[in-house]
Amino acid sequence: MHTSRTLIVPLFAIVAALGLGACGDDDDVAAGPSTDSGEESVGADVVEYGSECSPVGEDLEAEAEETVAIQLADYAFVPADVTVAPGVVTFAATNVGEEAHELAFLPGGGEVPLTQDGAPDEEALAEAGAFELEAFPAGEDCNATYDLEPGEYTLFCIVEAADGETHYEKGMAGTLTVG
Ligand SMILES: [Cu+2]
Repeated sequence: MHTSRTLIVPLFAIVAALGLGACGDDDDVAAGPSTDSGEESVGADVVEYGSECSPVGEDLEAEAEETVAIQLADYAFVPADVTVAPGVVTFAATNVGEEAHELAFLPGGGEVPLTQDGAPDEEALAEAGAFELEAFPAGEDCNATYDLEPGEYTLFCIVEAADGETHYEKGMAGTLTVG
């Protein structure tokens, strides 16, 4: 299959590779996943997280059998519950809120895994095969096209609000049923 999976999976692959490659004398230093996503760097060449649309699966879009219009609001998906047939689906997302939002997918459904301190558990998300349309600004449109396997998926946005809570904690979650 040709499912497009973005940042989370490559990051996990890198972490896994580092883990496997670190079988030397001092591998106890390399505990835990890297938190360096690159997106929060302050370098001049780095695009600020959430500052622009990064479409997903544009090469697949012509093959889409279905297009789902979904609004990303503060703090909800509209509609929150989506059902599609398996195959190539385009999500035409519109950010109707005042904050940047993302559209992330957790295969298998259920709650988004959190770490002990309540932050999203990026490693567990990667292991679950989570994928996402990265956060993009208020007022913009952004498309993501995936070749979806049957099953349940949780839709979520874990952008952090000004008060430190994630949008997910504020209720920005939904379900996708592919079947
Ligand atoms: Cu959000």
